[in-house]
Amino acid sequence: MRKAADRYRLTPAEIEAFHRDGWITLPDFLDAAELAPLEDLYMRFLRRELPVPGRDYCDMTGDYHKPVEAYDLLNVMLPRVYHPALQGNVYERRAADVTAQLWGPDFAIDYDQLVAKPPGKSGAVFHWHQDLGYWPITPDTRTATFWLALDDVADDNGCVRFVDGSHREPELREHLPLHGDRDHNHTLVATVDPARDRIRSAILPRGSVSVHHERTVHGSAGNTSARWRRGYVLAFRSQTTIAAERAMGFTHSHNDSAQVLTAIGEQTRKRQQR
Ligand SMILES: O=C(O)CCC(=O)C(=O)O
Repeated sequence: MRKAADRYRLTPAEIEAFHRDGWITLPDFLDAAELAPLEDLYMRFLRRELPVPGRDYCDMTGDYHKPVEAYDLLNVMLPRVYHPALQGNVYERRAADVTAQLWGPDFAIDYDQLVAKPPGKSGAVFHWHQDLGYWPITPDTRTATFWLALDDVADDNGCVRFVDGSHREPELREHLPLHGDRDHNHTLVATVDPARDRIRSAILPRGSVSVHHERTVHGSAGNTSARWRRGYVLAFRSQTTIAAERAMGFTHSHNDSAQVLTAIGEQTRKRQQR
């Protein structure tokens, strides 16, 4: 059986595609009954009924000082930390099973995140990046990042797009801060060349997921449609890597100290100069 309470069996072709392309899509990951309670909590976060401190509720496109009503790309970091009742939900359990098939045992959830584009937000662009460009250097970088679609997602509402095989490039691409100053905005931007890069869209029906590698270049365009584009992200890393990140003071919170974020920025620059 493909799917059970805590299981989602991958085919050998899916495992091969993850390692070859740097990402895959998995259909029917959650059914309607499983999605409903998660969607309810999701919307309570977006409406700010579930409190999220500081910059962990922010607009990923713009400026930290913009009023909430003007946000284009609503971003909630670490919802399972701020609302622990989310921990152990069926999405987390099934994604853990898939991670074990992709990478092996001893992985855990490093962070979760909600990324939502309201209807008609053409400015809700998630700039091209490699996740590893945002993270500190650790000996083991392996990651499986899940993106669960709470809406049908396609190009018109700003689905995620991936650059096939970019995770196999020997070096990370250059990442520049969107606003020159990460205190003004957290966002980094990597270079993508549509003439050279093979870009594919992760078109997903509600309840399906994409899973990507930490070095796969990805991003998304704005939402020009009349419907929402809501994603629920879960990232799994090895327990050793998570411990190493925490020892550096890095938690994936946008409230992590400016010193820690600056040190990571320096590491990224040095890594790119090598
Ligand atoms: O939601 C998006 O458009 C991008 C999400 C993302 O960058 C990620 O899941 O790593």
